[in-house]
Amino acid sequence: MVEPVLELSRREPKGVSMQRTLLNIKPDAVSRNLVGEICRRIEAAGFRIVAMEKTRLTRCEAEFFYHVHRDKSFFEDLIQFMVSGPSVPMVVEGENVIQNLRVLIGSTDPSEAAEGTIRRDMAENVTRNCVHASDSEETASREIAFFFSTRRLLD
Ligand code: IDP
Ligand code: MG
Repeated sequence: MVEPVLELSRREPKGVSMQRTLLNIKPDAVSRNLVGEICRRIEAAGFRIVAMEKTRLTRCEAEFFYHVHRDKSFFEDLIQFMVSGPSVPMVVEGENVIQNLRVLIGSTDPSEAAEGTIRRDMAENVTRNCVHASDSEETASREIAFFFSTRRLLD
């Protein structure tokens, strides 16, 4: 029987809490050829990339993905930025990966992000900040399902 794909990986040792999260490399990082370096950092931190693609969001898709921010002053700028070129969304698996990837990417505003984080090292400003990562189990499930079908998640 196939396990539920959003549950635990087949490789999981007993007693280790594995999770999956959605990381999206945003158009600024894709256009600056930073996909390889961002993937390298994710793998060097011990996480596994389960599925990945390159895709350009439509306005409708971007508005849906970021609908929690629809009343914010930066919403229109965010949507225009997110549709300006292709993104590279991926599903990343690992121990406590939701919280740990948020640490690896750093604070939303790169000028406030810790040394050595992806946003601190690579991002231009608070909108063009290179990466998105889910912030909870609930958003991870929703955001993985937004980009990837069940059959893409069987690895
Ligand atoms: P997060 O990406 O660190 O989770 P959120 O608050 O969820 O940050 O905001 C989503 C995205 O909206 C950010 O990654 C950034 O691209 C953009 N954003 C957030 N806050 C601002 C802001 O104050 N000015 C401009 N853009 C912002
Ligand atoms: Mg967020």
